Amino acid sequence: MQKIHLSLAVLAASLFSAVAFAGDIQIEKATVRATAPGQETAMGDLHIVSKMAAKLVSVSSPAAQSVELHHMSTDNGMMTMREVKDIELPAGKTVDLGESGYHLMLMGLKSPIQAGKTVPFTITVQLANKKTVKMNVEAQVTPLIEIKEDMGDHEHMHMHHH
Ligand SMILES: [Cu+2]
Repeated sequence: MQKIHLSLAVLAASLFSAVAFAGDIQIEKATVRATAPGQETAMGDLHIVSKMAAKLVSVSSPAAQSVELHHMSTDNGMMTMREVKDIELPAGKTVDLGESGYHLMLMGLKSPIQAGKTVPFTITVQLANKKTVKMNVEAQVTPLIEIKEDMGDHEHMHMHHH
């Protein structure tokens, strides 16, 4: 059964690009922000829902050396971010990473992320019953121009926290 679910996830990803299903987990609205040449990190976002309580435990992409899970918060007007081990997925509740203060952080980009392209991700979720589910999703790249200022801040914050 597991194998069938995985190939369905790949098929769904290629047909609808930003939507993937694996059993009772659904991922949609996966996005990555475009980057400027020379930029080594990029931010990603997605919506994910699991029927069973679960945790998003890891993400990888051939576009980056690693993908970290980050949480951003504001302390006394200062934006800070830190890497988290996992992200809780309450049963049946759609978790919008961005809205919850999380994002995916692509580290060590192999080449710039270009608007209009897609970036493949492998998302690993651990269910409450300890079963692990891997899913593939194609994230849509959103243009750099809209978020240029944010990117600058983000880079700045990274310099602080590394
Ligand atoms: Cu980050």
